[in-house]
Amino acid sequence: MTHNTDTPVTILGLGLMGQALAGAFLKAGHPVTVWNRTASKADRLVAEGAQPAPTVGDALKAGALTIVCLTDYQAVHDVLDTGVNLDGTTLVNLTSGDSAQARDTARWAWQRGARYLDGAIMAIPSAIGTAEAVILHSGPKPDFDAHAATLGALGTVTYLGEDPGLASLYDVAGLTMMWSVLNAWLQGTALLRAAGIDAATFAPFAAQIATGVAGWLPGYAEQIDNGSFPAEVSALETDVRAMKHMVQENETAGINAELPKLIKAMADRAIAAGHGKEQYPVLIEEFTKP
Ligand code: FVH
Repeated sequence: MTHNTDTPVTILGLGLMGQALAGAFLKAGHPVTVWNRTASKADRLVAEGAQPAPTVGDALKAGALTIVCLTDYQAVHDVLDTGVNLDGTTLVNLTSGDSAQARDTARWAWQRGARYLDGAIMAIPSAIGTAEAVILHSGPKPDFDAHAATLGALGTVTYLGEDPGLASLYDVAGLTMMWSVLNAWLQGTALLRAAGIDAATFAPFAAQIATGVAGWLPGYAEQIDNGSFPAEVSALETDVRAMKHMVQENETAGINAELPKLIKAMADRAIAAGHGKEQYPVLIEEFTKP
């Protein structure tokens, strides 16, 4: 795909992330127009070659592609639901939110004659403009295809599908993974610290465990998708015996044992439902219940 760096890009929102996005487009050679509620946040970018727009309406007129990156969807509506002309504009909304907000905002934009792609940034500002920055998009495929090369200046761009809610849905699933892994690591760290072992000593071992578990995911996903959980490695009733030690050890150390108890309680429920001889991913049933 050819990357036409003549394509003008407008950025609405110059918080930490918006500034990084504008900086990456400038670095890639695009003409960049910027607008922010607090105008002074544009100063550094203007010094680097960005064009400041006095109003949102002026910013939208600068080109056909507008990236929106604000605190939340309420801010998006505060900025765009102000009678500005959206006809013919392609909005790429990289503001974090949930999938319902993304779908509602897509409908709202379409009713006003705009094209709309939603997006989720799975990266920190300093990674923007590098391949490490994963950016998810969803919405009409022709609109994504029209701008994929330009959006590629921000990082590794992934298209998920036509439903504009998909990017937010994946974002939330990813955040669930991230915080769960971090919480598990913090629990292990607290346990070892209670025994005088510092966090840095545990970190490499913890990383090894996380990498090992990541390797199980394709096989476990296959079991979930087939709805069949033969205990090829270990049965849930075997796992739960180790979970008992996990709860006991944390309680004896006098530290918070809420997470170990939750882990065991979910496995106990699955066993009570008759799944003791099956493999761990059978717990998907517990996670699927309301
Ligand atoms: N920063 C990060 O690492 C994360 C990575 C993952 C995705 N997020 C999401 O990106 C959105 C913006 O985040 P941010 O880090 O840029 O946030 P702030 O630095 O706090 O900037 C917020 C901007 O939003 C403007 N704003 C807020 N409310 C309004 C409003 N009602 N009207 C107009 N503008 C508004 C704010 O303007 P100002 O305070 O400078 O005048 C900033 O431009 C976010 O969804 C993250 O979850 C970033």
